[in-house]
Amino acid sequence: MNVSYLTEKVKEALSNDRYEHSVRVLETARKLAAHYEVPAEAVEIAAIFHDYAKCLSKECLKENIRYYEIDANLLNYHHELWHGPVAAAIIRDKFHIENTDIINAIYYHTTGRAGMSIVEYIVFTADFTEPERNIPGIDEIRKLSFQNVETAARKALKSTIIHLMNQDATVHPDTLEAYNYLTQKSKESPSIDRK
Ligand code: DGI
Ligand code: FE
Ligand code: FE
Repeated sequence: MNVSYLTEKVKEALSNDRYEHSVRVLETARKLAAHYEVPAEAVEIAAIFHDYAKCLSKECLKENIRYYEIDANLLNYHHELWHGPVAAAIIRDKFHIENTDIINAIYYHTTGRAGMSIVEYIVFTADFTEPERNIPGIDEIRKLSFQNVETAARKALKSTIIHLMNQDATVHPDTLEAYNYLTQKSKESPSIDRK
């Protein structure tokens, strides 16, 4: 699958701001893939496509969740969590992409999940660290992303969980499981910084 073809399709589906964000995520993910010597294609496809469903209405996302028989429990959580799974279903159905790393990186780009692959970590982290993101502690996570992408992802998850809890919002189990998995791993492996 040609990344520039997909980029055109993403441009047609998104607002200008959201398209520009997707291109920055693509560029950030490319740098991380080169740094970690991960083949670029899967990372590039997942990165440019990750927010493909972001501009669909809540109602349309809900219809897609039903149509593609995506886990209905998602509907019990914030609608911000729906666009990744819907984009993953669309890339498989309409663009005939079956690569598990690509599908999972898109599906879980918002929540994360326990035991992500390197492609998933790169897309998840690039979405969080792209240059226009401005969240407290982002510079440290940006720097960490080129030292240990799992540690960077763990800090991103921690920051999101704290932010959601401070707002008395619910936290999806996949987010908590991703955080627990990486925290457990960091305790087992002294090479991972847990600060
Ligand atoms: O689509 P983007 O804006 O690029 O980023 P995203 O897909 O990571 O969306 C993140 C938003 O989802 C963020 O504003 C927090 C919100 N959110 C709501 N509930 C949860 C959640 N994020 C996570 N990780 N877990 C939740 O349970
Ligand atoms: Fe998103
Ligand atoms: Fe995004």
